[in-house]
Parts: sequence; C-alpha cells; structure tokens
Amino acid sequence: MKEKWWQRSVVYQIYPRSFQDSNGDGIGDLKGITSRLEYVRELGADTIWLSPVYKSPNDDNGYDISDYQDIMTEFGTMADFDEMLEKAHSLGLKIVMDLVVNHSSDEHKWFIESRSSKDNPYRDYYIWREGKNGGAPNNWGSCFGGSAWQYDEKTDMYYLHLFSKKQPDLNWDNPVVRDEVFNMMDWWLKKGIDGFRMDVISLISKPEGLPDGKPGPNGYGSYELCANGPHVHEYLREMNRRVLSKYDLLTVGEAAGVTLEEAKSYANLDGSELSMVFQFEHASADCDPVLGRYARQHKNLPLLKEILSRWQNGLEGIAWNSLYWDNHDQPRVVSRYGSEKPEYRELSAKMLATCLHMMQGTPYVYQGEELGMTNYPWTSIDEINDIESLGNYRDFHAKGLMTEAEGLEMMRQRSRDNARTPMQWDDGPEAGFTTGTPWLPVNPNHTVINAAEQRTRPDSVFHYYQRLIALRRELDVIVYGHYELLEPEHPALFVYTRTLGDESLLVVCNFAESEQAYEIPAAYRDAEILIANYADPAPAGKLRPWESVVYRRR
Ligand code: ISL
Ligand code: CA
Repeated sequence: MKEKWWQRSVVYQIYPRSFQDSNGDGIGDLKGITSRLEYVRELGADTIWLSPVYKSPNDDNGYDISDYQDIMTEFGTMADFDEMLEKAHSLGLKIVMDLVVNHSSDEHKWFIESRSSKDNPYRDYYIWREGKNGGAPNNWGSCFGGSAWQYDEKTDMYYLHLFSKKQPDLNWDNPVVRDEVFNMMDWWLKKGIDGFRMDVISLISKPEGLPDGKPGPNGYGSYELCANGPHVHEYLREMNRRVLSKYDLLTVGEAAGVTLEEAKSYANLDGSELSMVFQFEHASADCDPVLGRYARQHKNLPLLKEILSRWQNGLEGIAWNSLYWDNHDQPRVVSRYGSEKPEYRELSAKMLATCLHMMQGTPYVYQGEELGMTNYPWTSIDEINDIESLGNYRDFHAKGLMTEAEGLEMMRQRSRDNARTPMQWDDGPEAGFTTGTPWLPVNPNHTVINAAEQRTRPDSVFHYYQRLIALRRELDVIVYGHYELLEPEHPALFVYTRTLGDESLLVVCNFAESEQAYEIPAAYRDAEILIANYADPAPAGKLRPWESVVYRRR
C-alpha cells in the first residue's frame, strides 16, 4: 500500500490560549503562534493541530463556537490566521484545525434562531424535546456535571447538551445541518488547511428514542449510547464522499467510547472515513472504577499495557492508530506515570516518550510535553478554571462522595487545567508567555523547566524528543513494524518488540522508581543501542529507575 503522508508524521498540538501571548493581555493568540513556528520546526514535528480558534464566548475555551467562519476576538483576526497558515506552509508545517460540530455555542446564530420559536426554520438544527413527568426528557447527565437537558421557557421545551448548557448538540439527523457543516469544512479546506481533528465525533448520532442510561454515582444516567450511535459511520462516509476525499488530509476523530471493532470502520486504511481516531481506553486505565476520571488516580501498568497492545495488534494492516499521552484534556504524563522528583523528572519524561514513540501509529506531542512539563501545584479549588473538573467535583461534593480536601487532591491529579497552564518558554517573568497577567498561572517550576534552557542543553527532554521524531522519519520499522508485547504481567516493565523483515527493535521501559531485574532476550545481546535515556545505558541484568533502552537488530 502506498504510504500516506500522515503515517510518518508527528503532530504537535497547540492550545492557543496558553501557547504565546503577543499583546500582553495574558491570553495566547495567533500572532504569538506565528512567532513560535520555528520552534515547532526545530523540534521536528511536521504538522500542527490547532485547538479551536473560531469565534466563541469561551464557556469552554473555544469548544463552544458561535461562528465557524470567523476568528475568536482574543486570538486576532482572519488576516492573522492567513499569515500564520502561510508562514507554517513556508516552513513545511501542515495545519490541522479543530472541528467542533457535535455542538455549537448557544450564541451561534443557528441556535438563537432555533430557540426563538417551534416553527423557526432552524428549530431542527438542534435536539428539542418535551419534558417528561415534570422534568427533563430523560435521565442523561452532562459530561460537565448536572443534567444534559436545559429547559427553555420561550417554547416550553428542553434542548440537549452533552457538554455545557452553552453547548447545545446539533441534530445530525437533519440533512440541512450536514450540508451546513460540509460547506463550512470545504470553505476552510479551500483556504489550504491540511486536515481536521474532529471533536467528540463519535457522539454525533444519538440513539433512537433517546432512552434513559445506566445511573452513575452523581445520580444522572449515562449517555453512553450516543457513542458510536446508529448513523455515525453513514454520516462520516457522507462527509468523506462529499468533502474529505477531494483533498489529501490528515483527519483524526476524537472518539470517546470507541471500541477496537468500531475503530476498524472509523480509521480504516481504505480511506472511507477518517485517517485515525483518538481512543480513550488507555487514557482511562488509571481512572477510579466508580467515580471515573475526576477522582483519585489508580495506576495499573499491566492494564495499560494490555490496552495499548490490543490496539497495536488489532489495527495492524486494517486501520491506523494515533498515539498520545497528553493533550489539553489530560493531566501531564510526567506527573501521571512518571516522577516529578528533580533527579528523576527528565529520565521519566524520556522513558514515557520512548514507550509511546516506538509504537505503530501517528504520535501527538502536546505543547510542553517535549519539555517534560508537569501538573500545577494548585492550593485551592477556587484557582481552577476548567468547567469539566469543576462540574464533576460539584456533583460529587453535593452527593457527599468527595470532601473539599479530596476535591483539591483530585484537581492536582486530574484537572484539565494542569495541561493548560502557560507554555514555559524561559525562566523570566511569566515564563516568557506574556508581558501581562496570564489567564491561568504559570507553573513556578518554569525557572527549571523551560524551552530556552533545554534548547541549549544536548541531553534535555527537548532534544530527546527531537531524536525520537527524527528516528521515525528514518526507520521503516518504527512506522510499519509488527508489534509484540513481552512480559505482559510484569508490574513495572513495559517491554515490546517491533519487527519488519530482518530488522527488529526491542523496547524496554521501566515504569518504576526502583531498580528492576531484567535479562534482555538472547537475540538482542549484541544488538546496537538505538536510543536510551541514561548516558551509560543498559547495565547487564537490571534496569535502573525509569530507565528505557531501545535495541536494534539487523
Ligand atoms: O471522556 C469523556 C466523556 O465521556 C470526556 O473526557 C470527553 O470525551 C471529552 O471531554 C471531550 O473532549 C472534547 O470535547 C469537549 C471539550 O471540552 C474538550 O476540550 C474536547 O477535547 C467539548 O467540546
Ligand atoms: Ca493576547
């Protein structure tokens, strides 16, 4: 099969609000991004995924869009966007835009019309239902806490919002909605963008009759039946036929609730739907079995290995994987699976990068991950801005399931704001992010963790990522090699091989702070070391804390 460009790509995700401020208002912006494109090029990523920059009242930091063909006031103008796109292309960087079309903002003109009367032509752009037994039409809870239904007095009906009440769900069963979305996508593609990351695209097709869901600990029912709903593949194929297939794009669907079987359709190599999906299974491997994502972390390495390996083997030759630890919704991976201790922070960041970047699929690096940035030391829940962790905390707290102290500990471990503190460019005031007051505080550790320092130090996390990215460009075995997990039950070691023809890699990662006894398989004893995170790698018979080594045999 002919290689698609995105099969060898490494994508760098930018969360514009927190990347680089250019005018001192404390909010990152497009001109700021433009001024930092060389940095992304230097790292070696070839594609940028830009979190939403569209017009938005910012109830969910741009994931609530009020005009899909305009730019958020705080981020600049369409001219700024065009300038950024042009410069990116001139540097050989592709730009993938976020596409948020499961819902719009309630301030979008479609919704303003829709809510104005029952016979408005825009009424069926959204999902309106009569109440039931004096309450909401069903028991679904919103992802951000509370009910997924908002009562609207004007027409005495409820509208569905799986996220905040300022994010009403669009009605994809309405063909006119699909026309609108597809035309808008085409408009951006004609501008020359290189693809889309599709927000919660697995949720666009709601189940027939909107049945009640299984009640969760907060008292609301789950809307899980919306995931991979009845017509989702039909709608994506239509999108593909009418829009995507006319261009050469990277498309990645954020697919909450996706299973391996479903992914074989979404991300099939036949190109009928999308290039790949973001699955959530591995990102949920450390979640609380009862309270879910917004509770104390439960690490389980064998489970994490089982999940990632199942996806590696399950999609091989059929569909394409994405690979990620961090994004704007996840806590920082160093704090999550590595160590924040000064003597181990960089070792663990490099080990985690090795483990992911040697797998099959397209790796995503989230801004600051390439520096080993960490979670923020929150001291009060009042400091949190993130609508999702706050909403979930409120529900749990109200039900007596979480004390305030537990809530604060949860925020430190899990809040999305850990990923959203400003990018740490240098050790100066506000880490070089802004000359003003940043919208979220800068992590005090920017004096030791910052890009300026790491760019000049050869053994930094930054340069390690740079090498991993370069290796993917050079070695087919990293792109295509068959994956096999070794030591599945080992509680601390993640060991796997990649094989392509006569060439093979052995990837050995120690996920623990303690030394682990380990004899490498005989076949690799004389193998060359491709990359390692200790300066004097691979002592015989053991792995040191957070050690990782990749052996190459030819
Ligand atoms: O797992 C989840 C729900 O079952 C959630 O984590 C959900 O998948 C996730 O929050 C969806 O994220 C995306 O859509 C949200 C937005 O807030 C996130 O930033 C975005 O990545 C609503 O647009
Ligand atoms: Ca700004």
